[in-house]
Amino acid sequence: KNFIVKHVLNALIKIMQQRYFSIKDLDRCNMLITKFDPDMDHDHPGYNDPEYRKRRTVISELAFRYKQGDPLPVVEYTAEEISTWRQVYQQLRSIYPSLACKQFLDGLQQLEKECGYGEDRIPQLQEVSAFLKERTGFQLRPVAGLLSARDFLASLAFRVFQCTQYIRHSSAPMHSPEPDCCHELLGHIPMLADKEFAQFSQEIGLASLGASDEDIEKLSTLYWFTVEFGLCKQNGAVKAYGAGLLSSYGELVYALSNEPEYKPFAPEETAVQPYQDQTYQPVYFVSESFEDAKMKLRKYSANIKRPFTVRYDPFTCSVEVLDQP
Ligand code: TIH
Ligand code: FE2
Repeated sequence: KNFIVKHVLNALIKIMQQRYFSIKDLDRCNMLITKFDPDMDHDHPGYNDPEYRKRRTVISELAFRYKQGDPLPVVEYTAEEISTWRQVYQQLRSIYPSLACKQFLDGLQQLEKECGYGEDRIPQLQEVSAFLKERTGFQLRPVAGLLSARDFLASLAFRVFQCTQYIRHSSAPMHSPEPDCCHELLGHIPMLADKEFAQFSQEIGLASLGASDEDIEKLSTLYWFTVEFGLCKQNGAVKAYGAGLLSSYGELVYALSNEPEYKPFAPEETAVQPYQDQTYQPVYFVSESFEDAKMKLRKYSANIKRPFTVRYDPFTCSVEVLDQP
């Protein structure tokens, strides 16, 4: 009897181990969280706007139908959507030079020069994905909304970044509690064009594969306080590199004022810090440099207990499972 139990368990472990074996498996990473959905959340700025909700449904459909390898869907944005983008772009662009980190400014400058970034049009995922692929090997995939942490992190392991394509409601351009195309295109993309940052992002993803629910929660908190809301030191000043800051005029100004608390980035502590997903963070973590953050993350990840280790094979875009028990 014990023998059978052991066999069944081993078979289960094997299936789990192979859950995110190749990039194609990301087609199954589609567990959405409906917390900020404009159809469900009464506080959403689009809740009382049936036009907005209809538009969101149409754009979500594109993501639901997407399969790995398909061309990325093109969205024809309306004049109202472009006007929201323009406001967001203009406001943020004016404060980036003093508040954003160097890697971000370099990336954004390249995107403006080579990828049609500017206030007059919303860039398409297709062209942005091709741009990133050349720089750091990252590629984009459309997603209908907020993904579960496990599915979102898994995609990073394959250098795939899941991007929403709808835009925030026109009544709240300066902060959104959920991701939207302003957040992806302005917050994340310029950073993902940096080699070192891309490596850091993928390593969080690799650390998540096969981890327990408890460890996933910690890794997603680490992700939150670095990739989304991280600050770093540069030439003696504190600058922003987190995408949630770089896409929200309101929070970017707040984070670099003297109101919030700063703590040094230290994975063990950062991973258990309670976070705020409705409004601004009360505390931010400051990294010494990306190199330092990466080394600390590596040390942290090495201590996560998993029944195996993983290695990314860039030739086949797949994850090899090593040391099977
Ligand atoms: N708060 C960000 C913005 O206004 O652009 C969006 C998000 C960041 C992290 C989660 S949602
Ligand atoms: Fe994000």
